[in-house]
Amino acid sequence: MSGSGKKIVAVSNRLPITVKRGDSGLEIKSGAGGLVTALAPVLRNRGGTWIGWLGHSGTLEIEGLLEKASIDTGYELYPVWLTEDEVNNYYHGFSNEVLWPLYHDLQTRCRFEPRYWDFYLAVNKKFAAAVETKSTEEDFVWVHDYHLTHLARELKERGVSRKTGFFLHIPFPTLDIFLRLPWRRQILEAMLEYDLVGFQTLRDRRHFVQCVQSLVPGARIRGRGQVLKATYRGRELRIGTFPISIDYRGFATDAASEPVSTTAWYLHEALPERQVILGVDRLDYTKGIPERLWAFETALERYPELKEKVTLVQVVVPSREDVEEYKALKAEIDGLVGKINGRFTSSGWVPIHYLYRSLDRTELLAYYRLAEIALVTPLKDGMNLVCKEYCACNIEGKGVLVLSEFAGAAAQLHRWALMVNPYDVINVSDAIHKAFTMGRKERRSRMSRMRANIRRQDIFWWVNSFLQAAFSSKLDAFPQVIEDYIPDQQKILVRKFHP
Ligand code: ADQ
Repeated sequence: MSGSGKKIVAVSNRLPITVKRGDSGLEIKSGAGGLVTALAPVLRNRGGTWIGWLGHSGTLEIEGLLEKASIDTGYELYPVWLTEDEVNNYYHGFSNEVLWPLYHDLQTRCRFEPRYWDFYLAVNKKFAAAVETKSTEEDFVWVHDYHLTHLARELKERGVSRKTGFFLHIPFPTLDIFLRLPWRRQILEAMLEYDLVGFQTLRDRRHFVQCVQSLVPGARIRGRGQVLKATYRGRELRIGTFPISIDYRGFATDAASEPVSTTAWYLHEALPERQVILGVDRLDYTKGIPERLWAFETALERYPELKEKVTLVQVVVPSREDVEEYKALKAEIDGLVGKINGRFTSSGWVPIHYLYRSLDRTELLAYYRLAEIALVTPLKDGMNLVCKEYCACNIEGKGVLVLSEFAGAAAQLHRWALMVNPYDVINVSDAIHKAFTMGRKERRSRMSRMRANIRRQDIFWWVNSFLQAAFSSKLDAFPQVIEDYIPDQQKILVRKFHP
């Protein structure tokens, strides 16, 4: 792997663990997401550290547990402690009420509160101090996501020299939307202080390049392909596209396991003679859940033959529940499910099964495996891992993926998924019907191609390409395997891309 030998210091808003109070006091559990799965071996082999907030206020008890967890995981977990004010203004405020909605094109949901900005900078400073303590000049500091765009700049202001990379997990908006941000210049300039800036898709990178070219005089960007070169304030940096993925083999193997097979069988037995349509999302307004329910209702109206023949299983994972907007979204979803079920339920058939909770891995994989159709229709998404997990677990190849044009995953899967505009309920209802009537052969052929694509570009490929882009001296040889996707102009490939 590139840059081999270099110790990696990963930095993210949250540490990849959860702290819960169990019967015997506080317990720490290691996170199970793809990022942890992929980074853990790299950190372990090179003696790495992960820096982040615990999502919890500090106690001596936790510090002791963290030391033990660090021994168990094989790399050091180093906490950044945040005050309540910092959590409210940097995390709930600037991160979740400014950058999150703006970057998902929902600028009317933004609250551009000046106080948030001050806290954002202060917390980025705090993270920079932690990085200074836990790294040396030899290490590579890999920063994750929109909470920490200023970290490289803060390191420089402290006079700390480090090689740094930044990956944005969420989309980057167009110039027109980005211009609303009162701190637009500062954010762009801070991002240019990293040595490598990575985006999920060519779409996001194109938007970033356009914003830099319009708003940062003196920054020059050149090249084409997966990784571009830029010059800013007399130094060089790289700007690349790295679509994140999943541990494909881990999902496929576990989906075939005995516990998952048995659970899938029981769950489907409870829904005999029906095609299961699956939606799995975190509770978030970017995921398009109300729009999806409306589209499902429209499908039942327009295609009466679907009645009693399909069941929508909508799983919603509780998230940010203390925030008013999320409470309102939950109430809206509850209301819509009640309305649609009230309208269409008949003896022995309830059209929507609604689960508002986190599922354990066996249950989640069982749903992925048994569902004949997956409805992944975010209004905008950096990538969306649910659709990739669904394909990986679809070991019988019987599933159809209905996918939003605005998910980052569209660039990779648009040829074989049924692509929809999530705002267009007629379009989505047609796709539901098309998926329902699709024959076995076509399903198999589409699904096997999606699976092959995700298997090739899995999470380990993603870590490798990011590190290769950070360390490789020859970018010309960098594999150009990233496709662009613009709805209705589906053939634009990276070779035609002009920054
Ligand atoms: P998220 O917005 O969280 O991630 P997504 O990529 O879909 O969105 O990941 C959600 C994860 O939660 C999946 O791994 C899924 O398995 C898990 N999950 C969902 N429902 C669950 C349930 N009921 N029980 C248990 N687990 C559940 C952000 C960006 C995305 C980007 C990722 C990674 O918003 O666009 O793909 O980061 O970069």
